[in-house]
Amino acid sequence: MQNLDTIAALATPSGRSAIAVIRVSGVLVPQLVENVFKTRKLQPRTATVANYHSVNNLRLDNVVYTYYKGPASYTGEDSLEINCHGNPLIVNAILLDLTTRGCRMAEPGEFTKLAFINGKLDLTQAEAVRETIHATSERALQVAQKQLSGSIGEKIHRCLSQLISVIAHLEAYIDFPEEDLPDENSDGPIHTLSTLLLQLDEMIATSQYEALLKDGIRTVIMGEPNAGKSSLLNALLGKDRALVSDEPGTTRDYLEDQIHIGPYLFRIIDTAGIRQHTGTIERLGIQKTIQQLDLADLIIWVVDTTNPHPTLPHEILKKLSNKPTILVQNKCDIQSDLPVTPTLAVHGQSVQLSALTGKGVDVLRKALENMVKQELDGIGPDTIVISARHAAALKDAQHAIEQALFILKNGQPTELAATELRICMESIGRITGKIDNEQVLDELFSSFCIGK
Ligand SMILES: Nc1nc2c(ncn2[C@@H]2O[C@H](COP(=O)(O)OP(=O)(O)OP(=O)(O)O)[C@@H](O)[C@H]2O)c(=O)[nH]1
Ligand SMILES: [Mg+2]
Repeated sequence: MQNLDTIAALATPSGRSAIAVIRVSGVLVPQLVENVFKTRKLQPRTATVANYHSVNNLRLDNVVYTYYKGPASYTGEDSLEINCHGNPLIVNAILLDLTTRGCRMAEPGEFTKLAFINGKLDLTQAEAVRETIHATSERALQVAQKQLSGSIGEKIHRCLSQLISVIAHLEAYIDFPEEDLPDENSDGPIHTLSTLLLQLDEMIATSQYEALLKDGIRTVIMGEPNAGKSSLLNALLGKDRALVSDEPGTTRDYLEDQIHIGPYLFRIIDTAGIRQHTGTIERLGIQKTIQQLDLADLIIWVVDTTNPHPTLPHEILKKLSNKPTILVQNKCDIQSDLPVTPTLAVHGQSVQLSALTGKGVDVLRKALENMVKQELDGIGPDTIVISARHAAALKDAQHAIEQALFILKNGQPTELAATELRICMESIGRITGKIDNEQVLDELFSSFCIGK
């Protein structure tokens, strides 16, 4: 059914800028071009300088416009992009004029939703458009752009075609039992389905990287009071974010900030120092530190080299041994004869530095980047990272395959296995876009920017 709406929106951030881009898509576009720019020539994909005339024949601005004839456009419909001067007064006047001429203001993500509905993008690519805009680190951007190129869709199609071949095989025996087919043998389908299960497993496993890419790597700075944790946070950030003092127990609550190191986004969290005997408020702070430890992707354990033997509660030592940890031997600017042999179950590396003078902080930055590469980032240039939504659909698909395998292995009726595999196809199809539920689609596109 043809969409009779014509939508318009500002595609660039609101506010003052050199240029602002207004997008329009829908059936009114050809008429708009003729009336607004007073031309009879509709030349697609050609940037043209012209005056924008309002309905009242006022000249609103001198602009550059490009007309796209559908389906060769982003949305698949006739579309128009107007580059005007980036003054909100001009932008508002043009948008108001467009609504007077019959356009409607677009909802967030509506242009991309149209692109999806009109078959220009599959749903994973539409999601990748959002991720490409919102990516907060180079790594997240690389992954989003890979997805935008259609990599998940291709992988999904390969899985679907394996599934279809198994269903076709099974249905041949269901539909033509009397025909001259070789004796029914489930070994082939069982083998294909088992391989498929492993492929889905591999894809589901990549969803663990989604949060790391989107939210950043939760890096918790921990250690004894006065070890120099807050000083280290400040040194890493290059600004005085946390309060520093020579009084042990200065940091009571945790605090957080973000930095980019290499292609990654790190969320660095400074915590209250851990020690055995303390007052009530400090104990509450320590409990919060322990909670942060549970949530951490990576730990920086800070030790004061002039006092290198912290005694740690067993509970913490146990947790530490499960997480990638970097040991920081701080205050290396002070001469210390004490051997640095902290009794920590650190399975990462150790870095000597001075948070006070900044010496060695670059080495720590490099060590953090390397540790993420080695321990957290299982993403190679060809790895496809799927989202929680994709993983949920694949888990449903796996469940159906397991049911089908059980049926085939136990010699139960083939029809039942075929039914399970059709359910499996539906689950996998949800990933690239066979979503019946309009509400789910609306929810998905509502997290986009307006004008995208
Ligand atoms: N000489 C020297 N002093 C340092 C260094 N790093 C921190 N300090 C000092 O050590 C004291 C404690 O530093 P903080 O950064 O507040 O230590 P903290 O680990 O956050 O302490 P709490 O919040 O109490 O747990 C301050 O007096 C700092 O100036 C360093 O590299 N060298
Ligand atoms: Mg502190």
